[in-house]
Amino acid sequence: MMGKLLSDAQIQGFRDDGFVSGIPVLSPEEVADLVARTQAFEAERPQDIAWAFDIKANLLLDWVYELGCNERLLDAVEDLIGPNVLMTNGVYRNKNPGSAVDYGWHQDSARIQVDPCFVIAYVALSPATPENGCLRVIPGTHDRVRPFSLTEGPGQRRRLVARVIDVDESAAVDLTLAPGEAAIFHSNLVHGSAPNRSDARRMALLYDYTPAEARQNVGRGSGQLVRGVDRWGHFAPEPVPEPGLTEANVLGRRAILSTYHENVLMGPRLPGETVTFPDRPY
Ligand SMILES: O=C(O)CCC(=O)C(=O)O
Repeated sequence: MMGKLLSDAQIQGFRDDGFVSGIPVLSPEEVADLVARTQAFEAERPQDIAWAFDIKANLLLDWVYELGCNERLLDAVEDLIGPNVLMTNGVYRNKNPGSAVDYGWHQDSARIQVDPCFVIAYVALSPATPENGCLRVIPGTHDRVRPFSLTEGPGQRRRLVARVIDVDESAAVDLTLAPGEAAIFHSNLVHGSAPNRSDARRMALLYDYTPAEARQNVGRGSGQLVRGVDRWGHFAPEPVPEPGLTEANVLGRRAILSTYHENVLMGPRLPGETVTFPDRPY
């Protein structure tokens, strides 16, 4: 017995440990194409990188959306969360050589819980190694939400993020990946990553996939149906981006993030604070 893509052992590994790694998704040509598109955008629109590559970039950039619909990736996701799948986030997580950006130990569903769980797919566009700040996970910690503190995150200024208070780092596993491979992990799994101490860039796209039947315990989320059907309507439907960074895409993402701001990736607001998210500043 096998899933659509994953073996029984991989599916059981996900249940026991909270993650599955080394899943081949993209050919070398597909990786080269995505890297070239990314670099062309960065060269043409340097002022737009910070906000356009951040939260829900899959509503802004057609190639980010399309990679999130990759059939092999979705087959693996379906093996883990079932046939009705919403893409609830797609985001670049690049670290340039020497970048001090690190992600402290955390669980993505700490502040807002989603039941059944969602999963996060890390798709490597470059090698992911301990030297360049690959993803690190603590196996088996997906069983429950652990005590956390709120602190300022490495991305958007003043965005608060939840960091797990007590972590046994000796149990950490490095998710070393080759370009084109993916790792998929449970939304409760404690994970993080270190700064890039190498002289090469770490490039990756991360996606959240949520079962359409799931409910979140705070507010209402939103997502793009990428597989199966949504008979539940718990999450609001999101538009598919047009090719290019168009006005419609910018306004579409802005409307979604302002209306459905109780998103697992948006930090909590301080009392009286208005909703803020990375957006076009002009
Ligand atoms: O990209 C990474 O290394 C980790 C990113 C992460 O944990 C997050 O965005 O929540």
